[in-house]
Amino acid sequence: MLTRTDLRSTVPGPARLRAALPRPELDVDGALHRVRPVVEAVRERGVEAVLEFAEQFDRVRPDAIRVPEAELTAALDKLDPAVREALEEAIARTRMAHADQQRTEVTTQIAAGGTVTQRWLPVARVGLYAPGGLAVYPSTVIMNVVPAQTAGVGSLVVCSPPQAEHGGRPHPTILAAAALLGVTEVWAAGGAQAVALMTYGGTDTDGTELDPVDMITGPGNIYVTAAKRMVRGSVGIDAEAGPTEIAILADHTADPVHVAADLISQAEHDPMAASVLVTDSPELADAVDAELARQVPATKHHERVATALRGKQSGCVLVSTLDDGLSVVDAYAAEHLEVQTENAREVALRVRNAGAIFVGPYAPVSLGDYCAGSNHVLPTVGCARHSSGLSVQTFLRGVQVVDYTREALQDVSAKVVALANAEDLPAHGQAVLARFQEPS
Ligand code: HSO
Ligand code: ZN
Repeated sequence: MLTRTDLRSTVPGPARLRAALPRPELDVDGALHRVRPVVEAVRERGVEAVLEFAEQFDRVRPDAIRVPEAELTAALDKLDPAVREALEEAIARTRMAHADQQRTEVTTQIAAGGTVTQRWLPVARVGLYAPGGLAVYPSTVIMNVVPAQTAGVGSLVVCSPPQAEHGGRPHPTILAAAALLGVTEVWAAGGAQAVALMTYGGTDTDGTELDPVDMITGPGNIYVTAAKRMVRGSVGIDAEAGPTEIAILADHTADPVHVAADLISQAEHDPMAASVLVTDSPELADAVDAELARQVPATKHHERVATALRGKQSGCVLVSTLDDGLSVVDAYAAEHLEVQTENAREVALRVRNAGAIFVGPYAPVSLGDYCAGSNHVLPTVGCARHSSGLSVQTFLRGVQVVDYTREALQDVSAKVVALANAEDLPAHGQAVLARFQEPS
């Protein structure tokens, strides 16, 4: 089922390797053409335009799009108790791991009388997008809200598409998750129109105001991604999310039943999802193929899964050594990387590029999707080479506070003047000297 790439004779350098590895083709620029009129309409006509797009894309036109708080608690009251308990566990574990990501203010004494203090200030208002297309993910509401709340973001709004079968409200599990997390502001808006609404603000049909946000986070389809690319600058964004991906670095000790199950688990998200096995064991590759042939037809979303596994974004890469395997996974820079090898902990320590690393036989990606404590909003399409997943840090801005006394400035003034003159910016030097010259 998985197309093989055989790198047993040579492993090319990182750039050529990246080109040789399976990856989805994402035409965000192409989507921008369709998204631009949507974003512009919402910017100009606000909620009225959002309602028109809801009718067009979500097949429902809600009377108003701000979800009353009472409906959030009502959704929670109606939630299956087992799901509620699981969400509570996921929230508690996610809060634990994120609490330890808090930044502390540090003051550095640069010279006598001169300090630089690094402060960390939360973004004031954040908009979180919770998709509602192929699947509805209350877990993603948790993964966005928890780091934002932990960072101290004071004002949070969640947008999620209106659902025709739920009277034009977002899916009830999204509302229930918001209620459990203490989020009170939820709007029924989806896609590019939601991104535009959060960026520019708007007034609901009953006069309720949505204040513009400072930052938008959360995954979405290619139109949401294109809209985020378009408004970036007016607001901050987290990352441009592509379809989910899993890479597994495995040797002969890995259990093919587990490897196949884990590859299928992420392929379940999307026909464009990527599942990649990297192994130095052709026997394991064969056994995983046999397992996929057995497990895929039995899984509920087998069509979607089979499309994803057969797609050119998925595959099996054969290498001759685990060291080569590490070069391959570093070049690939997966959103999720599982290490299922002998001495998995040591091997995992040698990985340089991955959104999150899952170590050994008992840390499947689906644990991380829900209940590991880690965040599941992670960099895709190779962005793990330069970016991190969502964390408390995402919602903090570092502000440096410079505090020098007269003497401390005077001590270093000649250096400032010399550098200013070297850059032909004498007024810079003069701004320092003016403080020490007698008025003439
Ligand atoms: N694996 C997805 C997150 C998710 N899985 C949500 C289940 N629900 C991207 O990390
Ligand atoms: Zn998942």
